[in-house]
Amino acid sequence: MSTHFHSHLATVDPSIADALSHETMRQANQIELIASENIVSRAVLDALGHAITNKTLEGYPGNRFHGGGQFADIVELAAIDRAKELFGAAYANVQPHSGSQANLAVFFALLKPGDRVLSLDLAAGGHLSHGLGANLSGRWFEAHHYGVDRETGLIDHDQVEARTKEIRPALLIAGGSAYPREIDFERMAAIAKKVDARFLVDMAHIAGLVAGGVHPSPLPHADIVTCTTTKTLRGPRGGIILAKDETWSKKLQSAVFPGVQGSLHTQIIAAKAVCLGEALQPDFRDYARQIKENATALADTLSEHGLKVISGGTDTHIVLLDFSPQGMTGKEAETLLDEVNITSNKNPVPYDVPNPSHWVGLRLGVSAATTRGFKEGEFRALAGVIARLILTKTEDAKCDAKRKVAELCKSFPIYGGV
Ligand code: DSN
Repeated sequence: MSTHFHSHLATVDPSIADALSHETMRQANQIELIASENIVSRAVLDALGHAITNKTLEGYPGNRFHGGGQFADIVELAAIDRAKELFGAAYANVQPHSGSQANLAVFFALLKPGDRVLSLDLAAGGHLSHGLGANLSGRWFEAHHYGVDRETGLIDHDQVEARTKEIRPALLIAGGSAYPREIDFERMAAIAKKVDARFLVDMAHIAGLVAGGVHPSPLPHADIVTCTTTKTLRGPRGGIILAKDETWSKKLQSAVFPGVQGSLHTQIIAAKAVCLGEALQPDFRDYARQIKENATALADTLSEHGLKVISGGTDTHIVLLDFSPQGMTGKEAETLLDEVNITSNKNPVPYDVPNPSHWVGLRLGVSAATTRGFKEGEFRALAGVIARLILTKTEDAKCDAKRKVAELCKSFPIYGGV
């Protein structure tokens, strides 16, 4: 029989197998604090590596352009039903290849080129697919932004209302990548209504918290909600579009396919179904509750050690630090943490400079380490070593941090301790 069907990666392509094996070790031996990351279950990995990836399909269950889709239909219908049940939605499309693709499809469904959109400024925590100049959303649509209050770091809903009345957008967007606080979705929906704008919530980061019942849901208030399955939801890379009713369903279906995508990623749809099924289990609520407790412990302890936490804390999994008091950039902090096997990312803080190398922020997120089993005690200890490292930059602090990280990684192994 052909080796094509039997030879494993290590035999066929040792250099790629080697890189993947090092990646497995990297994940096992470092603490992941990038807020958009998580650690998927073995069951999700099984689905991602399944031969259903061979199946090409366009269209929707029961109405495909290719034959042989009967089992993929079962999988996609399960993903749709589970997404609806989990979020209390009447409409779900699980085909978007990413959160950005989901947002693009919403733009395609609701807007004409040149229409105005109003979204959270990138430096205040927004997302590039909400109208950044270099992104199609900002190039083909007239994008405007609202920010956060300079003192509090919070969205000032009165200011959003004033800006909305001034701009009169066709689409008002809430949500983003680095805003650590709850957004008043009900108020935002009321603001959109005043100018007859549609209201989109991108809950990519907080979807798992909404699913776990520890964050208010935007579903009752938004016209359309997009999210990824990747972040707090703890699933594969991919997007979902949801809505509380069927008002936009026909337009959204054709906006995803054939509007902005062709065939679906069948193995990803299977993994989405698995992760949505996991999120419907009672223990997902414990995980979500623990995320909030861990993020609060991390923010409070960093603050007690003298670091500046944007908005003074968090309501989510995100803690955003501002190193301007230390005269340090986010990049320097990211590198320092990297040296001791803690992974994070530089980020702008509100009103930061445009050049990423000069940003003074660092974004931390607790989802991956929470999945690993960390609780408040571990996060307080971690915050202590991070603060000491940032504030002193000494070799002693580095050794101490490395030792603590190794100890935590050993105590909380992933994927069977590989
Ligand atoms: N939006 C990017 C982030 O939050 O890191 C990728 O998902």
